[in-house]
Amino acid sequence: MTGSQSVRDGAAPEGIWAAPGRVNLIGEHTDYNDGFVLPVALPHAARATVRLRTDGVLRLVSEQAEGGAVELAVADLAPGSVDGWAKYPAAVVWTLRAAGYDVGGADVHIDSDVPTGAGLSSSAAIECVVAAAYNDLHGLGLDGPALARLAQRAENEFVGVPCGIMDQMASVCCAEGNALFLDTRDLAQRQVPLDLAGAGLRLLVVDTRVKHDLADGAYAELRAGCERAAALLGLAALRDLAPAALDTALAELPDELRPLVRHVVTEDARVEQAVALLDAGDLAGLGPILTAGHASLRDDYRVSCPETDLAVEAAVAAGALGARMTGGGFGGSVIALVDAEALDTVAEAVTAAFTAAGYAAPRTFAATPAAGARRLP
Ligand code: GAF
Repeated sequence: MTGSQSVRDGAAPEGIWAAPGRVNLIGEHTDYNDGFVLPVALPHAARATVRLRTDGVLRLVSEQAEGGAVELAVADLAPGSVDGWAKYPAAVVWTLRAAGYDVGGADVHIDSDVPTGAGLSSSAAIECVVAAAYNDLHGLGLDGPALARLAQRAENEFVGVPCGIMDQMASVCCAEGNALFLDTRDLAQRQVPLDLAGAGLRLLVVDTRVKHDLADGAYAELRAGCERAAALLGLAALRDLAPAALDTALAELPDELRPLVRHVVTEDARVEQAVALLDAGDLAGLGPILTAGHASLRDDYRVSCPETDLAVEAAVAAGALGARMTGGGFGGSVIALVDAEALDTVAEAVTAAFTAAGYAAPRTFAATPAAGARRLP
């Protein structure tokens, strides 16, 4: 009996895995500077039904994509060889093999409700769900951080986006009811309870529907600017610049790098402040930190856009305790921390502001902190 026959006969093991998208509470563009982040997994997830094959074929189907199945020869996978949504699962299989794991093809059926192009990590969710499935089906024994590193390498080397590790760590390691306080230098992590309902709060997500795409070069330029600044300052990474030394360091840098450095250093400090507030049970105290983080991304890092700025302004004007863009920027989503009873009012105010400005209506929903990647029963 050939491998493909055994697959058709249903002899190969099969299972279903899920890996979520995320919002980041605070700590934006800090992960590739070895800094801190505080993401929360969304209830929205990529689900993958996976069955291994022994004929070297990776057969990919997405419920969300038109055009039917994509069939790839695993041995021929190479960076740049796959386009569209299929590059994310293919990237993981290529990376596993590049890392020396003896893995082959599979039937992979993906069904995801993570909004795409919304800065909510829909691609990391697909990468992580496939990595989790291969890890289990092949008995690779990779732990959460190792899986996240693998998925990040897939994104960096196969997809070609020089992202940090936040999205993959969030998708793999977040725990229900918690935010993930992560030190991206050594991947030290701590679950920080985020009982929004207990505090009478909600986390409103506003997807501006302005397409967010990190592959267009702007993200890579920002990352390169940070690395150049760290090198000029003689630091391994900007994370090593203490807030007390910021002004002196800025004076040593060329004008164009100063705002980048100011954002990264103040943003790391905001993550630490946010975690201290959550530890003290002061969830509402997070509000002003979110809004300050947005101002820094808008004015210093310059990754905001008119739609995300308007969503933040409208949310705060309508009574949100604080709001900010979340994720890489250049469009995407905004989060707003709101009193539970103000959720609808704030969402409606943002939608009305978009209508008045002539923008397409945003998609809004309340996020509850969900679990990371897992095999479903
Ligand atoms: C994107 C990247 F993928 C992350 O690694 C991170 O840098 C983020 O932008 C900005 O904080 O989501």
